[in-house]
Amino acid sequence: MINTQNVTLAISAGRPDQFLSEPLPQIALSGRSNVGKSSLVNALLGRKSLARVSGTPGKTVTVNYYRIDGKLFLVDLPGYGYAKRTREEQAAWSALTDGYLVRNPNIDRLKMILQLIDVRIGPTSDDNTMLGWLNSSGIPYAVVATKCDKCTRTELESNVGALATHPNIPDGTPIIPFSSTKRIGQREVWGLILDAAGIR
Ligand SMILES: Nc1nc2c(ncn2[C@@H]2O[C@H](COP(=O)(O)OP(=O)(O)OP(=O)(O)O)[C@@H](O)[C@H]2O)c(=O)[nH]1
Ligand SMILES: [Mg+2]
Repeated sequence: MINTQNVTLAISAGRPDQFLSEPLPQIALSGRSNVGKSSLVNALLGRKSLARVSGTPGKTVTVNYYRIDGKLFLVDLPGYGYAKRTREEQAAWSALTDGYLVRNPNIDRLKMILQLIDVRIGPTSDDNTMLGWLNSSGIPYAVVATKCDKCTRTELESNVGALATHPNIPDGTPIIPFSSTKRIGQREVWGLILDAAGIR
């Protein structure tokens, strides 16, 4: 059992040396800026504004660790694909992303990545780069198809079908239609998180 109401933003790390080393399983959220990562954190935890949601994407460049009931961390990674970053913001983004995914001494605590993809748009070229990296990393991952409230039922079926047969998404990869606003897919995403973290 896990009490999902017992949650704190443990750290908003702006530098890799601030990453947490507590021995808890971590589940990370990856996706382009504006895909709905922070909204998913809020929706999963039933909170309106624990994670900052923004209409203007890509401005905050931090790795946010949410500690849930002392049992696991949800880790919100900085979004990619935001063109209007300054050189400094871009450098901070690279240092953090590389620090978390590549040079992370605690990478064994990362149990799964939730790769968010906007279901209306499908994988962008940055998403395809990320999917390629995920496929070669050996880290278990699932695709969360976000903003599915913006599709008709027919569009949703066809777009989820396209994800399921996408050449960069291996057969058997879980694909979960999700909406933060309509609360669709929460139970399924929680199921994946708790299984990956070995909690139940
Ligand atoms: N209709 C709809 N809008 C959503 C949904 N999820 C997020 N949004 C909207 O999409 C925009 C971006 O959402 P965020 O959660 O801030 O996206 P993010 O991935 O955290 O973006 P960065 O922090 O820039 O990487 C906001 O205007 C949200 O209200 C959803 O499920 N449905
Ligand atoms: Mg965000």
